[in-house]
Formats: sequence, structure tokens, C-alpha cells
Amino acid sequence: MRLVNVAAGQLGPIARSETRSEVVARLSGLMRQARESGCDLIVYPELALTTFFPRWYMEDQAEIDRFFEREMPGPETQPLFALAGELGIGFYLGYAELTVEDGLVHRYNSSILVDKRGAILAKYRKVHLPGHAQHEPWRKFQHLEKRYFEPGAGFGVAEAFGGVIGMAICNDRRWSETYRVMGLQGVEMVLIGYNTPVHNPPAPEHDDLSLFHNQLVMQAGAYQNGTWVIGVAKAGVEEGVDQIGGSCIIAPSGEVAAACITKGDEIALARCDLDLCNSYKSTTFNFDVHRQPQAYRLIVERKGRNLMADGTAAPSA
Ligand code: CDV
Repeated sequence: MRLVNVAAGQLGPIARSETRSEVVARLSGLMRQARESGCDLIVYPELALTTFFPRWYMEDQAEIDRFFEREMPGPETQPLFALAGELGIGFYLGYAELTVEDGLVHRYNSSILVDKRGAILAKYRKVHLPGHAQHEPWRKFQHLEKRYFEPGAGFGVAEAFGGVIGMAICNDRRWSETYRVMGLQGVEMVLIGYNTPVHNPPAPEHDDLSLFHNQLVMQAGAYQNGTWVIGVAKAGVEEGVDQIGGSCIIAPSGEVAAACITKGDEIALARCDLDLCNSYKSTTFNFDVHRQPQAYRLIVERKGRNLMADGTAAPSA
């Protein structure tokens, strides 16, 4: 057995007026509970330090940038890293990252994996940015991730906690490619934080299915790649927008091993044996034996039915 005791560290709503220090105090409370329960790792949601700001259209870049972190850890987040080191527990945390490279400013929807000493092991930048880039006043609320962030470059995995750990963020969990790219690197546990409104403005007919779809995609990703999946929400009514909960820990069998039952700050715990991945990875989903990559060329050649990967028109069938 290779046991990793994991806490899904769900958050309830974060108000726009809430300070980083107030949020870090909430995260620290969940971390203490997780450690008291014997956890090695606590997984927090996407953009876990602030309210989910892409719901607002803003033009003032200074106002937008107040939601971003320029350093990690910074003065307000350092106490969380210190607590992790003191307690001996790792964490996975989503935040808005502002970085300057070669004189150019970049903004990403990012997450980091931190080890039990409080040191950053790996960083991930969200690949699938949902929503829109322009103001769409007909919506009850905006989803401007395509305006405020640029996409990350790929899905890496890290050797950590005695296994192979993968990272993804929110909308990534709906795409089979997310899990398969990590599955091909031997991933054994995929960590995912999310902010998912119950209401989907372009497709309100999906609203009643939002929790079902949340679980469906993560269970499929787990089973089809023989990996644990930890999905963690920022839940509840945040600044007037109702967001789903449904944080859960899913086994490589596809079964839900533990789940949160509220839409507030709450931990769900599971004793995750990474060796449970083996029977899936060595039989039904033994990729080396059974995959047929020559039949999948369209997956990387095309973006969709009409476009090639480089954005030019696809040849008609
Ligand atoms: N934060 C997200 O990526 N949310 C999307 C919503 C917009 C559908 C999600 O996939 O949950």
C-alpha cells in the first residue's frame, strides 16, 4: 500500500470585501482540521484567495490586478506556508498569478502544489479557460476568464507524496484530454479546484444537471486513467451567484470515496492507496498494450470539426 491521506478543503463563499488575511485564516482552520485527522495533503479550490472576480466586467487594470498575486508566497499568504511546515502537511492552492517575463506582464489562473515542509513543488497554469473576452450584458453575471487570463501551456505531473501527482483547474475537468495527457505520464492522483455557478447563462437547460456533470466527468477521468481524482469547490452563494458544492474524492475504480455535504467551509477525508491504480493501469487501461494512437491523429491535428489546430479551415469531409 502507498497511502496518502487527503482532505478535500472546500470553501464556502468569499465576499469581495474579504481580505487575503481573512481568507488565509479560513484556509488555515481547514488545514488544522485536516492535520488533526491525519492528512498528508489538503486540496483547496480554484482562485481560493479571493472572490471569483471573472464574474464582473472591469476596465480599470489596477482594479483587476488587485485580485492577482505578484509573489507566492507573499506577505499575506506566507502564514499558510509556515503552518504547513509546522504541521507537516502539503497543500494544493489555486490563485490568480501576475508575472513579468522579459518585460512583459502575464496573468494566469494558476495553482501550486506545496510539500510538507511548506516548499513549492510544482505550478500549473489553467489550460481550458471558459467563458468570453468581451462584456456580454445579457448575462445575469459575466464569465470573463478569456479576458483576464492567458492559457497555460500543458499538463505536467510531479513526483510527490510517494506517487505521481497531476494538477488541473475547474473547466479542465470536463475535457477527457486533461486526464489522458496526465494518464500517459502515469498520473496516480489528479488535484482539481473549481468555481462552478449552478446557472450556465448560454445553456440554462443544463442548470439542473450541474452537480451530475461535475461528478460524471471526474468519475470518468478517474476510471479511464486508473487514477484518484480530488475535486474541490468554492461553493455557495458568492456575491449573489450560487455555486455548486459537490467536492469529492474519487477512487481509480470511479467510485466516490468521500464527499462534502454542505456548501460551506468543510473537509472531506479519504485514505487514498495509490496502489489501487495498478489493477486499472495494468489491465483494462494498460495504454502500452491497448491504445491505438495511429487512429487518434485528428485529436492533435484538429481544434474542432471545422478548424485545424492552427486555426485554419479544416478540409470538408
Ligand atoms: N471556473 C470555471 O472554469 N468554471 C466553469 C464554468 C464556467 C462552466 C466550469 O467548467 O465549471
